[in-house]
Order: sequence, then C-alpha cells, then structure tokens
Amino acid sequence: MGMGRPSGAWSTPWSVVVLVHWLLWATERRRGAVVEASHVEFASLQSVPASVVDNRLRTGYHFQPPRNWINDPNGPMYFNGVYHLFYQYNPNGSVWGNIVWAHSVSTDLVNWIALDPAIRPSKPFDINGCWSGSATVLPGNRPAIFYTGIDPQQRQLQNVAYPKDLSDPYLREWVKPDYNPVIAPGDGINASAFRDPTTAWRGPGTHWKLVVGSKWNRRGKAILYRSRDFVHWVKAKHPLHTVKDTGMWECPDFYPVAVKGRRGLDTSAYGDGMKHVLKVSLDLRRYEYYTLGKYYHYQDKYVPDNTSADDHTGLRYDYGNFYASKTFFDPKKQRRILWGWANESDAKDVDVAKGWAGIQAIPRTIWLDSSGRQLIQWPIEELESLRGKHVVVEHKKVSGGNSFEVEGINSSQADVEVAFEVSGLEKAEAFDPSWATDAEALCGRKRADVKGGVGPFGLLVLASANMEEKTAVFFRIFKAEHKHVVLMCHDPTRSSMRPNLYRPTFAGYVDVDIAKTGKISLRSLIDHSVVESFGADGKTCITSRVYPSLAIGKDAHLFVFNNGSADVKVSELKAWEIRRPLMNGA
Ligand code: DQQ
Repeated sequence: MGMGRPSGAWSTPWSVVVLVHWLLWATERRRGAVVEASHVEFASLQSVPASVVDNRLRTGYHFQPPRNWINDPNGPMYFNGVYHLFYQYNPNGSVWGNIVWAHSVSTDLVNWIALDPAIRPSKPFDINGCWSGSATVLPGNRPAIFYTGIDPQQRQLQNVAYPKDLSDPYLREWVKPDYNPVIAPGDGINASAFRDPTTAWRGPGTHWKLVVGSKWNRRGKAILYRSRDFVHWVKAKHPLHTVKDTGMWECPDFYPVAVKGRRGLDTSAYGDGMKHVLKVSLDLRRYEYYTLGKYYHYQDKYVPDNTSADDHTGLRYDYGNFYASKTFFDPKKQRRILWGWANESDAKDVDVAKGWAGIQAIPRTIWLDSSGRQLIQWPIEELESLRGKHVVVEHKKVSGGNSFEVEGINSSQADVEVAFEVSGLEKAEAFDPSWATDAEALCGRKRADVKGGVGPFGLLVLASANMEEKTAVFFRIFKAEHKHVVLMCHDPTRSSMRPNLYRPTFAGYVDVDIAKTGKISLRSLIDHSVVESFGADGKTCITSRVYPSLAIGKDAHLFVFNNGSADVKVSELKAWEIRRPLMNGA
C-alpha cells in the first residue's frame, strides 16, 4: 500500500484509497489478522541513517544486510554456479523508501556476500523507484531481469535489465536498455496498480509469457503478456486469472509443480504429470494465498482446481508474517525454492532506533503433496550444514498441565525437530464448523494458556527462565462430526515484557488424519527475533517476529509443554545450536 501517490487518469482519488485501505487494515489488525502494512510511507524517517546498529535481536542465520530496511525478495536465480538474491532495500534508513535492488550472492544459499545495488533509479522509466520483479534465464544462458519502475508521473512501468558483463561471475553490473519501458500500462489498466512482473515462461510455444499484478476496482488481476523477442510485449486478450473482491495482487508467481515426487520443474516446463501454482500477495490483507490448477498454454488460461478456496480464505505458504514471496527453479539440485519476506512487527520508531528492519525467511524447498491438494515446504538442506552442538530427548511422556525444559544448548539461535505421539483422542474438544475458515481467530480465542482436551501441546521458545516470556508453538486437536481437526498455532501474546507491542497470534489447519497416524511432527527455526515453524513435515508453516526483553541470547530457554488433559509423548526431540554463516559482511 501507499508506495507513492497514485496518479493518472485511471486512479481512484488518493484520499479515498488511503481511507478504504486504512479502514480495512485497521479492522483486520484489531482482530489480529494481519501482518503490519509494509510500505506505509514515513516520509520524515526515510532518509534517517542509522547512528548505531542494535544487535540484540538481530537474526544470526536469516538473510539480512548489515543495516537498514529490506522488503521483497527479487529476481532469485542460479547462474553459472552462483545463487543470486536481489531485494528491495532502502540504503538510507530503516523504514520503506529510496528503494533500490540490493544484490547478494552465495554458492550455498546459507553464506552470503553483499555486492553493490544492481538496479537503482536513474532513467525516466524508473526515476521514482525500482520496485519488485523477477529473473529469467534466456536461451544461450543469458539472464534477464524484469522489474517495475516508477516514472515521474508515478506510473508503474515494466522494464528489463541485462548483465553488463556475462564473464563476471557475480554479475555485478546491470544495464537498462534505452528502449524501456517494455510494458507500459495501456488502456483499461490502472497505472498505479500495475507491478511486480513474474519470471517469464515459454512452454511449448515460441512466445515468452509473463504476468503483471494489478487490480480493477476491488478485482485482483494477473495480466498476461507475450513476446517473441523479450522486447516487444503484447497484452493477451484476457488476464491469466482474476478474482473479485481480492484487491491489488502484488508479487504474483506462476510455476509448474510435478504431480509425483519432490523434483522441481523449470518455469517453462509444460505437459502431463504436472499442475500449476498461482500465488498472489494481497495488498489489502498483507498476506498471500495460492491455488493449484491446470494451465492451458495455447488458450492462455489457468483454471484452479476446486480443492481449495480461490480467495483470501485459501491456502497459504505461511500463515504468519511472510509476504511478497517468490520462487525460482534451481537447476543445480533440480528443486524449486521459495523466498519470502518477514517484516518487523515492531513500531517504526523502534526500527529506526535499532537501525535495521526486515529479514528474509529461510529459503524453502517446495513441492506438491502426494494428495495433490497442497504444497509442502521444508527448509533447504544446506541449512543443516550450520547445525552445531545438539541435544536429544527420547520417549518422554508429558502429562496434562506439565512442561519440561530442553537443556544443554543455547536455544536463541537453534533448530528444533520434535515428533509427538498423541493418545486419548476421545478427549478432543468439539469443533464448531463455523471455525473452518478462520484458524487464526480460533487460535486467538484458544491460546496456549487455555486448557484443552488433546493439546495445546508443543514448544515454548524464546522463553525466559521462569516463563514470564515465551512464544508458544503448538497443536490443538478437535473432534468434528466425521474427523479430527488439527490446528497449528503461534501464540506470542506472552513473548515480551514490553508493553504495547503488536503480538498477533497466527494459525493454520493441518491436513493430517491424526486418528490414523497417532503422531505429528514439528520443526521450529528459532533466531533471536523470528520463529519459523513447519508442522507435519512441512504441511502447515507459520512465521512470527517476536521481541523478547528477557529471553535474549544465553537467557533464552526452550520448553516442551502440554496444556491438554490427554497425555502426549515426545517420541524424539533433537535440538541444535545453529552457527552463524557469513551474512553480507555484518
Ligand atoms: N513492494 C514493492 C512493490 C510490491 C510491494 C515496493 C510488495 O513492487 O508490490 O517495494 O511488498
């Protein structure tokens, strides 16, 4: 929202946009249902350089530059042995503004080297900002970037950029041809809601295609373009997809996934044995949803399966603080990798005082679940190379109302994997069908300290010794008419002693048949001010930003708890300290 005043013949008056936007956001936020708005403009703070960088709650192994504001991951790609990550960055301050494409490279997705920004405002077609976009590796092994530039009239234009020197292993310098913009908002397109081009794909045909996110009134749109030469682009007759009442679609992503197995597919792959994924980031709600479906290349059509909702109640990669995400195909390991931005949820003046804001979540390998109904995500395997000292707990019963501490490691920067065995399912609380579309509201009502039947059970992370501070990561099992329903929850309401902090609960349902399996797994990546959790081997994921005031560094503790009346058993728990990788020279 609010990234510069929209103008031009097609825009709604700015005051109306702001008012409607603010009302929706405020309502959502009141019910704890929204991640903090990303780009509300704080003009007076945009160019306030950090005088000091406060390291106390900086992350140790999550992607971060040494200082300042970051948002969306841009143009991730693998090229000639090197992974590239570009991202939206404010070189002059810790709030959104002055946006450039910062650039880092890595050979393992874990250790990162920061380079100079790759794309900065410099030409009429991007003088007011270089916003999000994607990379495509063209035939002949030539990478191309597509990004949104903001022109002097505040119109959003789509531009290309190419490496200046393909023999530079890091592709440090990028050139913007003078023929930009290659796609301008034409008739019937809202020039202030037209951004974030996807990676292009070719499929079986001769044309390149890509989509640009947009909206018309409240209808979200993925506008489709095609080109033979990557220079001249023509709008297709119909958008690739559009859904009413979803608002602006930011950062769309469109790619194929194999129906069987975990192997990733090149974005241009097309044919039998695959489905397509369309993900959009909802500017109005500040979270994302995706559908799985069938793509008809020759008809320029995408038809979602009817296995999940095609609106804001649909499937999400992550039910927490995770936005503007983007995937890329990694030819080195034949996998598809997902990057997503985890914004701060602290107050702006605190961000300014600490001199940094925003991280990227740990990259995740992504593939289709064998049910064909949802995606599975798992932290990239390279993360395990950072695992250090560890502890193991086996076969430990946790009866109702009890907890125990996992001792022996410093858990402020850790990776925890645990498998729970559940029993006593007859004690599960009854499930009200009206809760089915709002896991988050249910978690807000039935938080970790609300006793249950089967659960809440799980982990208390970033906890102080006496548990005055703690972030609960847990499951709670309900009995619906014909099946059990598993809720996964992050409850940070007691995560900090600081008053007036925004501490939203986040939750999603987990598609498992718990009566059949009798167990469920949980993995949590803990990193000072972020907790990323993966339920049931990556079926449901939640990311939260938390700001402990006591549970910092060696004073952070880790517990297992059970606040249900049925016993649970930890069949195995492993917790590792995670070493600090090279992180952009910080
Ligand atoms: N952030 C970018 C936009 C995009 C938004 C600007 C999503 O291109 O729509 O920094 O967070």
